This record gives sequence, C-alpha cells and structure tokens, in this order.
Amino acid sequence: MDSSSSSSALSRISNLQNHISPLEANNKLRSLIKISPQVSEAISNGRAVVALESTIISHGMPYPQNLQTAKEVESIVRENGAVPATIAILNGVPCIGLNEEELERLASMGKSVQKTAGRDIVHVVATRGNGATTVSATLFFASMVGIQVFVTGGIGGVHRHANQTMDISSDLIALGRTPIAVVSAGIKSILDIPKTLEYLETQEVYVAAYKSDEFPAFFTEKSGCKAPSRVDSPEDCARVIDANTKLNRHAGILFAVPIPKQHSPAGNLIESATQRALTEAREQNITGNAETPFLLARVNELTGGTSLAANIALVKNNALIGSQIAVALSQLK
Ligand code: PSU
Ligand code: MN
Repeated sequence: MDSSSSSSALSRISNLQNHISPLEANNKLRSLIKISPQVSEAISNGRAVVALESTIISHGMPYPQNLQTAKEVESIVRENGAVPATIAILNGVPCIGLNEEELERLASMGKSVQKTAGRDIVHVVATRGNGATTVSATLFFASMVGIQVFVTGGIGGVHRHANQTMDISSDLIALGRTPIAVVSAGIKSILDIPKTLEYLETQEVYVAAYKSDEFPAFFTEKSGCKAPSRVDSPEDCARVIDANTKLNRHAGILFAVPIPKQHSPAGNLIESATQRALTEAREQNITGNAETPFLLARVNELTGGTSLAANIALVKNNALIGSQIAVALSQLK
C-alpha cells in the first residue's frame, strides 16, 4: 500500500472521530493491518465506503456461488457510488478491502477458513491463519479505520433455547459497543427474534425497519414483531448515523431491510425446512459456533437451493440500500 495515502487516510480517520483513533495512538497497530489502496483513498477523501463481512462467503454459502455473490455485491456497491471494503484475515494479516485474487482465495477455501468472531481474532492473527470475519469481528476492524456503514445478509442473535444454552451471538454485544450502522435483512427465524430485539434494546442499539413497521425475518418480510423504529429513505438513515456520531454514542445501529417482495413467497417452504433443521441440530448435538453454518447449509439442502437463491437476492438488495445510505452520509459531511 502507498504509505502516504495510508497516512492521510489515518489522519482523516482521527478527524472524523472525536477521540484519538487506535491507529494513531499505536503505530504498531498500523503495521498489523492492511488497508487496500482504494479503501484508503476513499477514507482519506471522505468518500462513501461500505464494509462487508466474510463469514457469509466462507460459511454462509457454498462455492462457487459464494464467490460469484461476493463479486456481484462488490459491483453493486461500486455502481452505486461507494467503495466496498470486504474484511478478512489472510495469513494472519487483517485486510480491509480484498483484491480479486484474495477474494477468490478466501471463497475457494470455504469452511477450511476459520470462522472468526471477536474472540477468535487474536488466535487467527497469532497463528498467522486465515479467518473469515463474522459481524462481530468485522465491526471491530471497520471501526478501527473509521468505516460507518456495514452491509451483511443477516446478523447473529439470541438462539432459541438460549435460556438453557446461553448461546447469544457476540454480534449483539459488538453492535452495542461499536458506533457503526449495520444493514441486514433482519435475522433468521432459526433465532429467537423477540429475545434478540430485547437484547439489542438492552445493548442500546438503535433498531429500525426500512420502509416497514414490522421487523423482517430474513427470508420473509414478517416476523410478527413490531420494529422499534422505522426509516423510509437513505437520507433518513444517514441523518440517524450522523446524529449517533455527533453525539459520540458508543452503540451501533441496525437497519433491517425486508427481502424484496418477489423472493418472499418462498418463505413458508424455508420456514418448515428451518424447523426440521433445528430438530436435526439438536438430535446431532450441533452447538456453539457450528450451529449457524449447519442450519444454513441444511436449510439450503432441504429446500433444493431455494433458500440460497433468496439469500443471494436479499444480500444484493442490502448492498444496494447500504451503498445509498453510505453515499447520503458522505453528502451530509
Ligand atoms: N446469519 C445469516 N447468515 C450468516 C450469518 C448469520 O443469516 O452467514 C453469519 C454472520 O457472519 C454472523 C454469524 O455474524 O453467522 C453469526 O454466527 P453465530 O451465530 O455463531 O454468532
Ligand atoms: Mn453462538
């Protein structure tokens, strides 16, 4: 990376935030991460940047659809005037923005890449491993370089039976302490949606549904839960992010975008497959961080690929809206 564009990106970051950025405070941290030239340039010039996670690539979809989707999502972000920053750890180096070769390498490694949540970052870096970042780990790195908008498919949440298993995704804790706006299609019904919304409130995360009064359930527009708040345009979202930043609040934002209408009829089929996959996970004693990838793959098998097609459609839609939000935010500044 060009070191002068990198250092101006870094000074821009510290101007954007009202506190000393971790990178500025610690030069060693700077040498630990790699920012792509495009992302660095965009941050330096206050242009719209959209962070993208990589567990969705390694563990959320099979190869080669994962690679194709990752590339298409990056193209959608570019076509809508923002710069994509896919985040992953390659050979122990956290990378903010992947080039084509890196994206291909990550996608083809599939599940042999370590699923990296916040707690796993140190292990992957220390062992010079390859890690695909979940929402929680992606939030950590995006915040380190001052990115304010992050697009994914769905976030993790409070699992059903969490009262026995204590399985609550670290995504929720990370959202509670990272002032970044995450754009997702809500959360999957494999999770306990009412409990997840309660937990997000406890963590002081602002949650709004996009052009809807109801919180969406990933494959369907309806979860049966009223959304805590509602936003109706990218500009609405940008103003919320701007207020959150100016008030220097520590917590993040979740914008929940319903799946596009033409893909939601498949919702009922996917829901019954989900129930079956949940039963199988319990019978096979699949728990912890293996549960979400198991359920995603099993539901896709049971629906003959219908859930994958819907998943791809909603991720692309989130990328479109997330980019519009990032552009609207850059125009406010
Ligand atoms: N939800 C989805 N698809 C996904 C994930 C969640 O609909 O691919 C991934 C995201 O990377 C999320 C992670 O951060 O799973 C949550 O995993 P866990 O439930 O183990 O916290
Ligand atoms: Mn978990």
